[in-house]
Amino acid sequence: MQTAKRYVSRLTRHTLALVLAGGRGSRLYDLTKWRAKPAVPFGGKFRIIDFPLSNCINSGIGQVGVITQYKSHSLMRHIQRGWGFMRSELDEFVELLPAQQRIETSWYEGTADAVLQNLDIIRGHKPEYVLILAGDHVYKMDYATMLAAHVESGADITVGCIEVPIDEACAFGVMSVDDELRITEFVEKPEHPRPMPGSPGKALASMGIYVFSAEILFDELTTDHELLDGSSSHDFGRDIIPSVIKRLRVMAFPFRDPIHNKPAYWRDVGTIDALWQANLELIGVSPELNLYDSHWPIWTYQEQLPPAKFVFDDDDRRGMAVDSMVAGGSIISGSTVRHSLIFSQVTVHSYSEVSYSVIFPDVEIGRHCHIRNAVIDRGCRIPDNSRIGFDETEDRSRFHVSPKGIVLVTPEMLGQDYPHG
Ligand code: ADQ
Ligand code: ADP
Repeated sequence: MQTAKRYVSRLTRHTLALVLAGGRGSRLYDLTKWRAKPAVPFGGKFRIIDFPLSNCINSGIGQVGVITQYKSHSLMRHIQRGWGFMRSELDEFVELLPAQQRIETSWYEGTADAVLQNLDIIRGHKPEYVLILAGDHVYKMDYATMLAAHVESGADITVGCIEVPIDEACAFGVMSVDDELRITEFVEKPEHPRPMPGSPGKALASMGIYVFSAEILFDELTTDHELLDGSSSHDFGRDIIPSVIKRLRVMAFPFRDPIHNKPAYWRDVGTIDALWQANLELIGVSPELNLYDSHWPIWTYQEQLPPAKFVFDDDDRRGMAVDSMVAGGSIISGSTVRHSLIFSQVTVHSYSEVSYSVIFPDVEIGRHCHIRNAVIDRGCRIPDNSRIGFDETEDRSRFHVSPKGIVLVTPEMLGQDYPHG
């Protein structure tokens, strides 16, 4: 056991993780108009990128690069403020790798190009393994087990995978595997996904995370880069992985919950509906994603704030939140919050009711407001007497309404400036 542990820690020490955090995530509509999807707030005090970054630290991977491109200001600010605690003396770091035209005079094209353009920096760290991650999924995963499986199976590349319902599979890279989990076929976003043998309702989907033996990555990126005939979009899922499965040993690593031995929690909170639902799921008595797990802490940056408070108003109306989570610095005054997730520094004024809603930081909700089934973006000032989530026609005229009827409100939709400039 002792030897096995030491062996795995040797692997994690020689691994460089690269978090791809440059995509917009356009299905989040106006929430990603000014910020990248990995910077979208999640879970009361986190941002989505805190999950893969925390997974790295908790897995013992101390060398991490974050590749940014689209609207990266708030993402970079968050990482600089929150992730500067790494010990450079121990050669541990979270390093920002914005598109800076190191090789090409262009922005990053596909995900593979985003890595290629940083190849000199990556080589400089002399990793044995490179773990490529997406910055926009919410999950808790010990990457060390995936690294160990990579080495034990003698793989050149290992692809993290999960089972998804067949009718959702066309949004993913879908693979077939043989008895030893070697990938025999990989199709990116297939129109007709191949079901898993024996499970017609399911497909084996790529999580978009990969372990590469470093030299293999360097060779494959260079080969792909040299395809100048326009045949490659320089993307891992579309180009690199499908092109190597016949030539190289590419293995699948099913991501399972080791304690309950079932597929693990993994969410792409890429739509307003998915974001709303995943946030509200955290509130239950025993949510699938437990943020109160001291064995797997999620690290983040948050300003020093006083505790949330719940106060009576002048008329002695009770301020309360039930079946909800409320972050620091928030004040619920003479109003009621039910089954909602309230981020930091939110004020709800008296005679108001908020239910089934996700309220991002720095929001002020005026008096006599009724809000339900809503996602309210950071910095909104909701005027007194507002009703949101009750009349779809009226909501549509002012806000964005998702397919499931969740109302997204941003400062711009309210005709307001963002308070912090
Ligand atoms: P998609 O999710 O469609 O499929 P993509 O949009 O390329 O993949 O995003 C992957 C990650 O890379 C995201 O974290 C995104 O932010 C980032 N990213 C995108 N473009 C970038 C760029 N130019 N520079 C830097 N970062 C960038 C992928 C795989 C599928 C797999 C799904 C799982 O291709 O095979 O099934 O992820 O969600
Ligand atoms: P974050 O909230 O992720 O920290 P920012 O503070 O940079 O990021 O801004 C994100 C939010 O602020 C956006 O959702 C948008 O509502 C608003 N915002 C930022 N910049 C502008 C701008 N120039 N014009 C209008 N709204 C903006």
